Amino acid sequence: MSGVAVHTGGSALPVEVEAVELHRIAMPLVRAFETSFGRQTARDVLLVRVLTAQGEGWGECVAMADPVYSSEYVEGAAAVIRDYLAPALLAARTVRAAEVSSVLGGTIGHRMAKAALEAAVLDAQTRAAGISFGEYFGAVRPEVDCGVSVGIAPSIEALLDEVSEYVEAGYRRIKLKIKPGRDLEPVAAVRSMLGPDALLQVDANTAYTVADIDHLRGLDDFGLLLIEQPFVEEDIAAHVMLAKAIDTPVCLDESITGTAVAIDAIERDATSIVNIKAGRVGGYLEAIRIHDACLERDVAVWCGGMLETGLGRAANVALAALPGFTLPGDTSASDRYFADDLTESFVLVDGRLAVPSGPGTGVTVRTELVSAWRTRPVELLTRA
Ligand code: NPQ
Ligand code: MG
Repeated sequence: MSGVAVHTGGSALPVEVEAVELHRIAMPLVRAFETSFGRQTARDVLLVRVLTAQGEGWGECVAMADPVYSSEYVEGAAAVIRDYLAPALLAARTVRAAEVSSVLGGTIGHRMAKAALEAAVLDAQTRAAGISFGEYFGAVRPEVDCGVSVGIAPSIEALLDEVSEYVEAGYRRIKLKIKPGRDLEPVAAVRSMLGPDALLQVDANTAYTVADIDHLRGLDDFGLLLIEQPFVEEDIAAHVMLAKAIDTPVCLDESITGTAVAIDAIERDATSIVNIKAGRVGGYLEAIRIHDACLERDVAVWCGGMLETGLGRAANVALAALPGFTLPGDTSASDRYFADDLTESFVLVDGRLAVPSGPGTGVTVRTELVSAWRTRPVELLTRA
């Protein structure tokens, strides 16, 4: 099936990019977030602001402070934008969001950095045109079902307390971070607390190897929606082996770096559900292409999260409103991560977040907070 209108070409006029600004901020997390790759207590965020003749646009870079989720990291993203990406964008002068990936195509990789710039151009362009990200993307619903990602907890008791809080808040799906030694037991405890019908899934962030396949088969007892990314990013074959060996559906996150990889992984039966994160794949427009490819193949997708501020969250919620996003995403409310958000806060209502309807991302960056939380001087990049 296909025939779903995705308005990524659109009638939107291009913008004339005059300057690019890089803003670095730090936001404390309301609670430490532990995954198989480490424990985070704050979010170090790179924001990109483009100044155009038609108005400004903001984009959020999802790279983490350290290269532990993927090879990208905040300082590296700032450097590649400063030295390569912003100069290419400024040289192009007049650009539509749909052209940004080819304008930046002379640089290999660095997808999170590219995604941030594309998002900023998309924000400026759609604001100037008076349309929202949801309208531009082809959103088909006014609000999206939300899940929550739960870090590795210090004890089973602490884990059950935290999960209970989220159930109370109305989240429609729970995702538990797992790693070797912290898997079957916590998952069993949460499943027995939630009962058999609750939507529950796990994410290993590449912490296992094929030697663990027998052990991972133990997860089949818990009626999980899926297991996310057990093995390293490059090892599609290992995921094929696991998918053959267990009943729990395998879902790739880190491995899916673009549409071609997604189609290949689906055709090889390495993944039967796909986590889509715009930053990981180089932007929202590539994310939509993956969504379309999955929809055509009847592969369910869901929107991942990278502890975005309200800026990135707004765009994720618009993406998650596309028709193929049939599972709740890691599109949590602002207060899951932050005491105070960078934009209007996103509040869970009946387990859902509303898709912003105003022009562009539909949210406003609170520039007084950007100033208050700044950790580096602003960098202003202009045409050579
Ligand atoms: C995932 N996200 O799906 C990631 C990885 C992740 C919501 O589980 C700081 C910044 C800490 C980004 C921890 C969720 C992070 C981060 C985990 C991303 O694999
Ligand atoms: Mg993941």
